[in-house]
Amino acid sequence: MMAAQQDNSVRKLRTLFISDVHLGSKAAKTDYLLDFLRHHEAETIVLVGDIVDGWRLKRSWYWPQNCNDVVQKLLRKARKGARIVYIPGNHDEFLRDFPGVHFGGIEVAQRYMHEGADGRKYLVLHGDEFDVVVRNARVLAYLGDWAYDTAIAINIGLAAVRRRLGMPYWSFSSWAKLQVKHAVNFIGEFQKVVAEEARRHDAQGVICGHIHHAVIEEIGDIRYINTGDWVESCTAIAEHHDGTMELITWHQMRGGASEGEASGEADKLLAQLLTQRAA
Ligand SMILES: [Mn+2]
Repeated sequence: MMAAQQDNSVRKLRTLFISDVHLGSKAAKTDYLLDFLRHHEAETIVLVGDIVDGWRLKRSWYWPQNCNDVVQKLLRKARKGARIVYIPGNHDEFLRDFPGVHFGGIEVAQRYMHEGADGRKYLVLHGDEFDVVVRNARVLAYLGDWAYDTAIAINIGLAAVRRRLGMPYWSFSSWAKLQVKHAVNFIGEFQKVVAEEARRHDAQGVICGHIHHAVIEEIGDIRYINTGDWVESCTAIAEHHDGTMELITWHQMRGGASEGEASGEADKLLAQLLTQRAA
């Protein structure tokens, strides 16, 4: 699989942000992620949620060797001195019951305030708590702060109830995709809401995942950063030693595959995602 001309250089970064790997789902691009992790080192690695797809695993256990390899790779990086912070998302919310717990050198946190090398503060969170706000943006804007906070609390409560009943979590990204015409508006709405949350916490930026749409963007005075995913786009956010943020799209392993093959595969995955979620 590895091409002879493979580039073995390792980039040394200050911080690496990765989310939405969905280990345990067949769509997870674990080979690409392993390849990426081999080529990148960071003092701090922040896992921004949905690393493990607990929902998928509950329905049918799918845990090939590659999934173990990813976990092992991360644990090895922790042993070698990297600080690893794991912020659970909605698909790995079973970890939300363990805030502050360390396992194998990985610390679990509900949220994380990242201090950039340039002095900027970034609020780091997964982002699913804002689903309900995004869906009902106009109504909530009309009702004001109290309704907004209440809606978030209710959404978190409902998610816990649905989890106990074994019902799947409502998925923002597939929902937005199903409403293709409006998807851009919804993403814009999500970004606005999350940026507002950063402002409420006196941060100058926000780093989140959840909607599988990687981007670095200025929204007013807030820098909005989304880590994307390892189901389709294979993206991560890197912070360099001077505080510069970079969006990396990892294509290296695709060296062997033709363009057509790669895009055909993406189409298949998207179709698969949509039919699975609709079921
Ligand atoms: Mn999510």
